[in-house]
Amino acid sequence: MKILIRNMTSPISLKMSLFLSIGLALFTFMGCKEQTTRQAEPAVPMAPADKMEWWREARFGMFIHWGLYAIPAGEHNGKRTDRLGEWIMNTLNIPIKEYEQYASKFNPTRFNAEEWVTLAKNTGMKYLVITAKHHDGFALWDSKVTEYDIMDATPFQRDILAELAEACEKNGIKLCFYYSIMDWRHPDAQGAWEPYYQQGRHDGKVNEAFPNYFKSYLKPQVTELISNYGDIGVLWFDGEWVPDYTTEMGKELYAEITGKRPGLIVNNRVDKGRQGMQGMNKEGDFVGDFGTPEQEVPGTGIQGVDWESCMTMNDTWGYKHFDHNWKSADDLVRNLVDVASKGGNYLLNVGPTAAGEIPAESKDRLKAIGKWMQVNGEAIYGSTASPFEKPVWGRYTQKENKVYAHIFDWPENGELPVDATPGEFKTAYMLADGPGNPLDLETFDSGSIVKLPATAPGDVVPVLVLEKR
Ligand code: JFZ
Repeated sequence: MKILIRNMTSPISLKMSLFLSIGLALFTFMGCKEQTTRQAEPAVPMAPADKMEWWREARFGMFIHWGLYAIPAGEHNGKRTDRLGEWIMNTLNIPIKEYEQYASKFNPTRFNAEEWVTLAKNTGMKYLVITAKHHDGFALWDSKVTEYDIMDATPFQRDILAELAEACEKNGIKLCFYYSIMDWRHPDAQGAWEPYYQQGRHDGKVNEAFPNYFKSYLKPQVTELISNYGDIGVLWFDGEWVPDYTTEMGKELYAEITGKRPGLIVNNRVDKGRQGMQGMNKEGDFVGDFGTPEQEVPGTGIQGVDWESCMTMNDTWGYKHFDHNWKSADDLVRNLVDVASKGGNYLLNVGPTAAGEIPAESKDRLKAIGKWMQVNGEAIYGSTASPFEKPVWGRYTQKENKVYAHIFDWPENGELPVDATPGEFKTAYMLADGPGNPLDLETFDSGSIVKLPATAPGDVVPVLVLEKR
């Protein structure tokens, strides 16, 4: 199974995935230490002990990539990008002045915050992460530090984040913000040799004006995001790989954010140290509350580390009108289960159109996932990584005194071998049928066998509950 972007084709992608492979290994290795050290770190005020609780309980969220790039939708002046839709400014070398024109055309009159939020809710998602500002630098909210935002630069003039905040509050969904550190438009945030919206060549040389952008633009914007939109859940940073951004800036930013809002969760991309995980040589020389891996992790998860896998439904984050390479709803359910079985969260992306609509293909898939979650959500919410190695027939999750067997491949003879210490489980039943319908459970030295109903239920991934004594 592929976690995350299958065709990450940005110029930095190769380097990034290399960093990440090494990074994830180190991350895994350092997991436990990292937590104890963070708690002992006096520079950062103590976060509430249960800061991660809602996030671990949630397990499933919606990623929304939305911005000016929804207008070209992958095609500018008759040229199509074969890469990510939200990278079009960079990929097609669109000059700043020319790209800015899209702002005057951004008028998503069909945007309805309540609709998006209830869609997420009905899918069984518990939080929503929206691109408040992506690499192109355009702000979806009423930002006081720039005119390049939804209020000043577009005919729409509605604060998208404010409307989402209200709908989220009403529906019990946690609102979270993605914020790109890299900014292709701000004059002080350009590459040392040439603007980042072009190929972004820098040869490791830094832009001396960048600290000014960091101090007088990035930080004030982040302050707006954490101050004006209620009880937001996560700040999801990205674009930290530009050489101008330093590990000191990341630490400073993390300390400031958590100082003001100790309960706020911040992803690890706030820290440069993550990108150069090789440089993460000192114990605890790393900030951020959860990892953002992009690849398979061990069958029994990464102990002691919180992480979240984000994923597209097709091959782009931002809307592209000609990308029809959709994953099936069944695959998406299996991905969600796979991630949960390894102890992670699943952040599934939608890329709304310039009109403000989530594509029908995405909605159909979300509805199918929601149907599965309605019956089987218990095996996902608040679950932790599988206690056993990955079985051939599917995945496990666990919670309290229950182990959940997620059956990808229904056994032909109806007999499902499950790992267990002898006598570990007292009953087995299908989650869809309830404990009133127990199944035969035979225990051997090496495990147990459950006699499943002869015919597989129609559900894409039927879930078997194994209750411990
Ligand atoms: C970044 C963005 O560039 C992209 O547009 C999208 O928003 C995605 C969610 O995040 O892409 C990345 C960032 C990091 C890696 C790969 C893609 N990485 O570490 O391998």
